[in-house]
Amino acid sequence: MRKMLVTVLLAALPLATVAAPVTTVVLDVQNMTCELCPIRVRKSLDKVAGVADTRVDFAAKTATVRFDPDRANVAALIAATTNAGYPSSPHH
Ligand SMILES: [Cu+2]
Repeated sequence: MRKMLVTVLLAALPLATVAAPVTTVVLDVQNMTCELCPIRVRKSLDKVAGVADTRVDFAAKTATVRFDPDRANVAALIAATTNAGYPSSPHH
């Protein structure tokens, strides 16, 4: 009985590590007019708790954000860029 429990725990442990939840969203970002704008957008997103990484494409006017859905959400990401002067919306 005890041996079985240990086996189950050991089997579950690596899974829990791998399954750290990450969601990716692409936002259309307005008002990016020069090369400094993407940097400001990225900084505003990186400040949001739960954001793992942000990639801003100046040419495409998009921001691709990977975040932990338990700690952040799309509305918080949009609020962050909007407060920095760059309103955004989910890319379709
Ligand atoms: Cu600019």
